[in-house]
Amino acid sequence: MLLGLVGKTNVGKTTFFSAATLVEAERENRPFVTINPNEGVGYVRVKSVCTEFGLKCDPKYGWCNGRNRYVPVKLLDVAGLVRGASKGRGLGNKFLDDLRRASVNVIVVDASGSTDDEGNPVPPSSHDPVEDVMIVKEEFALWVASIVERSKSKIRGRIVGGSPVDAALHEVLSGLDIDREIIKAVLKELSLERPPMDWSDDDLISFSREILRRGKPFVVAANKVDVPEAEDNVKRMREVLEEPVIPVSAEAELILRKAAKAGLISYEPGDPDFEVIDESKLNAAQLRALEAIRERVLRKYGSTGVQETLETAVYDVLGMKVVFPVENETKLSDKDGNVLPDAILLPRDATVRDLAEKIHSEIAKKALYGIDVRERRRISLDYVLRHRDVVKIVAAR
Ligand SMILES: Nc1nc2c(ncn2[C@@H]2O[C@H](COP(=O)(O)OP(=O)(O)OP(=O)(O)O)[C@@H](O)[C@H]2O)c(=O)[nH]1
Ligand SMILES: [Mg+2]
Repeated sequence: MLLGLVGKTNVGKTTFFSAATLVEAERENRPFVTINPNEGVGYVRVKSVCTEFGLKCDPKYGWCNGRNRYVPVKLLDVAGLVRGASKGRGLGNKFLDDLRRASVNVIVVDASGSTDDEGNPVPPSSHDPVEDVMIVKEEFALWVASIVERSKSKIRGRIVGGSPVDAALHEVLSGLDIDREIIKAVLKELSLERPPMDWSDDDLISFSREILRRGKPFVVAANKVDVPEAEDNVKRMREVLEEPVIPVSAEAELILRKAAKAGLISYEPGDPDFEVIDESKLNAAQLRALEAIRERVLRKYGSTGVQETLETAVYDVLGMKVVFPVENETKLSDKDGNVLPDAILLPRDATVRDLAEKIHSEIAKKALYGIDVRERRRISLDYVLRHRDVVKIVAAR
């Protein structure tokens, strides 16, 4: 499960990444600071199951505060782009290659409009962030089109050898990890079932846009909402964009998480507010900065938006669910007594068998049935699991 962070240069991708992962990485107010990708672990929340059962869990990965369990997801922060990136402008398109592995990409934009087309700082509201979303989507599509273009002789070979058009395209685009069914449906809908060698440039770009729209969804993080000018832009982005738009202040989240780590405030990612632990440990400027975050971001938008962005991507857009496998259905533990040690992210339609497969292929081979621990009933291997199910898998010896 990998989430990519993509966007114009100098909009706050790395700040978002550091806020979500607490991995230190270079950030600065100028274009093209990030060159090599940063990889780290962020978390999505799921309402605590242990509290519901009157227990305290022992997560193997992530943590739990009794309200929420934080489940790990990988994040990838890449170099920024500018118009023409797919043709090599700016830092070019290598980063698009890096993002192929991501199941969903977060487009980070400067919603305050204080960076121009090339990522240079300008006064707030000078630039339209809607355009930046369009540029990212278009550069992605142009990049996919260029892969198809480059692979035409291979595609021709496959088709001559008897492969259907969708299979040949699926093969050359395999790195994108888009279902063949999606490619097939798009070809049909756009009446492009003839070989790509006979397509016009417009056909090629329409095809590329459409497979991305269906196979590589985006979520928009409207960053820098601590800047007042961002408010109107967020409203407008919500009106004109088809993607979910989440108001975000990555800088605020980073400050809050660092202050919490230093023991200065109590704050958990995604919380609607924080509490100062010991005022005497903070100077006047730090207190003012924290108060500004409270007023401009938390009170106005309900949170810094970083968690909400990750959760919208994982739960709403990808439709993932979290399932808790246990070995002991009375103690809700593994064989060593660790309570609810694992929290596993699974696709929407995943069954008990899929869960078994995810735990261990040996277990999957021997699995007989599952037990829904909450409802104390037997469930078949084909049972489609629900979000927050606690499951014991019973296997043959
Ligand atoms: N006001 C405000 N500034 C922010 C926020 N997030 C990031 N910034 C500022 O934006 C500038 C760029 O941040 P980076 O995180 O380096 O941006 P990037 O998109 O990774 O940039 P490149 O890697 O150079 O493409 C820095 O000066 C940050 O302090 C935010 O939420 N609010
Ligand atoms: Mg960066």
